[in-house]
Amino acid sequence: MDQTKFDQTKVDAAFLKLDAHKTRLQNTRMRDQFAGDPTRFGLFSVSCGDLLLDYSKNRIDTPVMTSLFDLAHAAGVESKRDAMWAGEHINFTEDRAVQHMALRYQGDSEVVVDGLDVMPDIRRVLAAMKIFVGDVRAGEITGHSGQAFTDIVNIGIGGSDLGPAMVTAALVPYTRADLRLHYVSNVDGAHMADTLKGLDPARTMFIIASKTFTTDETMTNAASAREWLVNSLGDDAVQDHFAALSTNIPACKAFGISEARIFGFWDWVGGRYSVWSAIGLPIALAIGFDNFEQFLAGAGEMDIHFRDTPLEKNLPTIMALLGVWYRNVWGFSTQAILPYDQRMNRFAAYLQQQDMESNGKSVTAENKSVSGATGPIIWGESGTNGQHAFYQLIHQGTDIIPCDFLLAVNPHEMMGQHHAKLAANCFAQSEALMLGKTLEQVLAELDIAGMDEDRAKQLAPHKVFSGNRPSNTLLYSKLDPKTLGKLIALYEHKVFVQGAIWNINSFDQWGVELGKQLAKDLLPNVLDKAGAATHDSSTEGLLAAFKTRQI
Ligand code: G6Q
Repeated sequence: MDQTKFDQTKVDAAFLKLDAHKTRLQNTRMRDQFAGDPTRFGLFSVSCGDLLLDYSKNRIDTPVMTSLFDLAHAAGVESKRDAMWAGEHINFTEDRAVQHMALRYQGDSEVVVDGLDVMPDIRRVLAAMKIFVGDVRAGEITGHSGQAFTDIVNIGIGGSDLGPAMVTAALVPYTRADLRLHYVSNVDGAHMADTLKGLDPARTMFIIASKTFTTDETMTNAASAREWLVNSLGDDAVQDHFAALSTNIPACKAFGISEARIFGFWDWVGGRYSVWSAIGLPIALAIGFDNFEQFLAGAGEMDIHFRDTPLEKNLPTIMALLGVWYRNVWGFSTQAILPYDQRMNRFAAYLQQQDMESNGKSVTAENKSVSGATGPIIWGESGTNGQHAFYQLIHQGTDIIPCDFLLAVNPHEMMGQHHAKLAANCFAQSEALMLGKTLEQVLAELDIAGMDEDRAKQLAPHKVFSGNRPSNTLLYSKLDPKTLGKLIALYEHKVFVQGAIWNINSFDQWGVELGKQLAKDLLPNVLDKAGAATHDSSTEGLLAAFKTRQI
C-alpha cells in the first residue's frame, strides 16, 4: 500500500505537541472551562443533519483541537479516505478493496471496484431481496405445507449475526408481532435448542448467513436446523424453508438451497461491514423493505458527511481524534458506549466487534510494531440500568473512562414521564462526570444535614467525585431506521480514522485465526479419537478432567 500519505515525522511532531497540551491542561478542570466560557457548548458541538454531537465535556480547548486536526492531516486521513472511496486495496494484507459504502450509495454515479462498476450487481441483489421480503411478509412465499412463515431464524456468527441482531432489536417498533426474528450464533447447542423450543417447523424459515459458507459454528448450526426441519417435514421441505446469504454460491447450492433463495455479496464487503449487504435480509424481513432502504439511506448520508465535510466539522473525525487523544496521550484504555435506549442494548456488543476487530492490531502498514497503543477496549450497556451497576467505577474508580452517551429526543412510546426521566438521567450523568463534587461541597452538604464534624470528616472523602471525566453526547430526534443507519456509519468511519492515524490495517482480522486452528486440532482429543495430538500439561490436564466428569 502507498504509505507516502502518512507522514511519520509530522505525526510524531503532532503527538509531541499533544503531549505538551496534556501537561498544560493537567490541572485545568472542565468545570472552570465551562464557567469561564459560556460559548463552550457552541464551540465544541457539531451536527450532521438531525444528529448532534456535543463534545464540549472533554479535556480540550481550541489549541488541543487544532493539534488534533494537524495530527489527522499529518496521518493522511483525507487521502486514505479518498483511497478507500476510490476502491484502492486498502485492506492490503488480504489484497482487497473496502467498499461497503457502495451498498448504501444513493446516487447515480458508477462505483468502480477492480475496474468494474459494482452498482448494477448491488441493485440486482436489492431488487431480489425486495421481492422476497414483500412475498414473505405478504404470506405469498410459504412453507412446504402452504402455511405463512411466522418465525425466521438467522444462523450466522460475528459479522453475519451481530449487525442484524442489534438492528432488529433496536428497531422493534417497526417490526410485526406475527413475524418474529431469531438469531442463533453460538456453536453451543443450547442456543439452537432454546431458539427452536416452541417453534413450529411448518412455519419456520432458516436463513444461513455466512460470507464464506465454511464457518464451523454456522455450518454446525445449519446442519442441526436442517435435521430438525427434515425430521418433521422431510427432505423435500428444505428448499422451501432455507435461504442463504453468502459470497459462496456453490456451497449454498450444495447445502440444498435453491438459487432463487440465495442472496449474494462480494469480497470487498468485510464481515463486520456487511449489515448493509444481503446480510441485512433478516432486518428487511423484520421491518419491511422500505424501512430497510431508509436504514441504508441514513448510512449514505453519513458517508457524504464524512467524505465531503472538512475534518474540523466532521463528526467521525472529531470522535476519532478525541479517542486518540485519550488512548495515546492520556493513556485511557477503555471507552464506554452508553445508549439511553433499552432497544440499543446490543449496540455496545456490535461496536465491540466493529472497533476491536478492526483496530486491535499491533503491526503497521510498514510491517513494523506500532510504537503506541491502538484500539481501546469497548464496552457498555443501556442506561439507566448501568447506573445501578458499573457507573460507580466510572465516577469514582481509578481509571478514567471516556463515555459516549446516546439519546433520542422522542420516544416511540408516550408513557407518562418515562422518557423525561430517561433524558434527565442521561444529561445528569455527563454533567456529574464533568462537574464532580469537591471535598468542600461534601462537607458543606453534611453540615447542612446536621452531621457532627468528626463523622463528617471521616465520611467526606468517600463522597468526593473527582469529576473532570470526559464524555460525548449524541442526540437525535428519534431512533428510526435512518438514524440508526447514520449512527452505525458514524462509528464505522470513526474506527477508520483511528486506524489511519495508527497506520494499521483496520480491515483484516488475523487475530481470530489461531484459536480457530487450535480448536480444530483439539476436537479429536475431546472426541477421544485415535491419533489425536498431545498438548501442554495444562491443556492435557483440562482434557483429562473434562473426560473424568463426562456423564
Ligand atoms: C468480521 C469477521 C467475522 C465474520 C465471521 C463470520 O469482519 O470476518 O466476524 O463475520 O467469522 O464469517 P462468515 O460470514 O464467513 O461465516
